[in-house]
Amino acid sequence: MNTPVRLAGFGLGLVAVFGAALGLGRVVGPDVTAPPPATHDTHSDGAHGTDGHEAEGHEAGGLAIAQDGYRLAPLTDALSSTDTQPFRFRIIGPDEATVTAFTPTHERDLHLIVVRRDLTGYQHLHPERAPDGTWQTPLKVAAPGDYRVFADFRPTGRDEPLTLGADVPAAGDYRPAPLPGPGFRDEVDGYTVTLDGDAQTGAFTFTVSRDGAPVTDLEPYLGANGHLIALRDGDLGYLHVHPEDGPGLRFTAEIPSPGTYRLFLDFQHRGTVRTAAFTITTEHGEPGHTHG
Ligand SMILES: [Cu+2]
Repeated sequence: MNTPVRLAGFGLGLVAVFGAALGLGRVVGPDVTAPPPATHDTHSDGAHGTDGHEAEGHEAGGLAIAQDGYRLAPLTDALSSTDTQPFRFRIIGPDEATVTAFTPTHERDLHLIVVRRDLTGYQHLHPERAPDGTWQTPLKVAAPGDYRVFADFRPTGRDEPLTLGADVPAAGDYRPAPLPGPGFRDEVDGYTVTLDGDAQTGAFTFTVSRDGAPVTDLEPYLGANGHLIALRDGDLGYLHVHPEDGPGLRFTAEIPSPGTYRLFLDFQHRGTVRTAAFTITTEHGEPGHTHG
């Protein structure tokens, strides 16, 4: 269970297809040994992955305040790092009316993600909606800075969820923190969370342990064994992530481009939700290329 990363021998067929289509490198992190040469130049037909996700057309969400006629309208101009204050907003629809009908995704009508521009201070909130469609949640951020708020929701009648994003500042002395380097292990409140993944397929599996023993009684959270949010460093592009069926913390993220991403895993144990975070990097280049 302690193998930090399994990079080789995992769905090599898919790796070849996705690698050829996207030019992605592998997850780069500590303890990564050179994987065997891939055979991407043997890819010769139009085969797609067998999981129904096309390799092409993965677009990050959350980069715009308006999309497909829907608009995120913050009603709160600024956040506070000293007091808990209400953060309010509405979703405006194509008819210019406030949207009041939502179809739940992951058991909620709307997920609000708040993160500072340097990818610190992550919060995953579930605001409450008033009858007039105004959403509200108490919010206090950890430190001053420029924050991105993402509303992830599905208006009733729309086939797919939508993620809109807006910038909201928290006044004060902003000291951006460098992004932690790539890693496959995070510690939170005495829990150790390890990541086993392959950025070429976007398949990520997490393992939670405590005091050296695997935690086998994680509780369902948002209709799955956990919840994963992935954001792209540089523009905070918000990735589409699908939890996989079955036991364990398994997800597939639609990686839109080579780059650096921050993964935020929410998991619940004994009634408390905690978040582990990981940095991963994918790159252009020959599969098998090694990095120091
Ligand atoms: Cu949520």
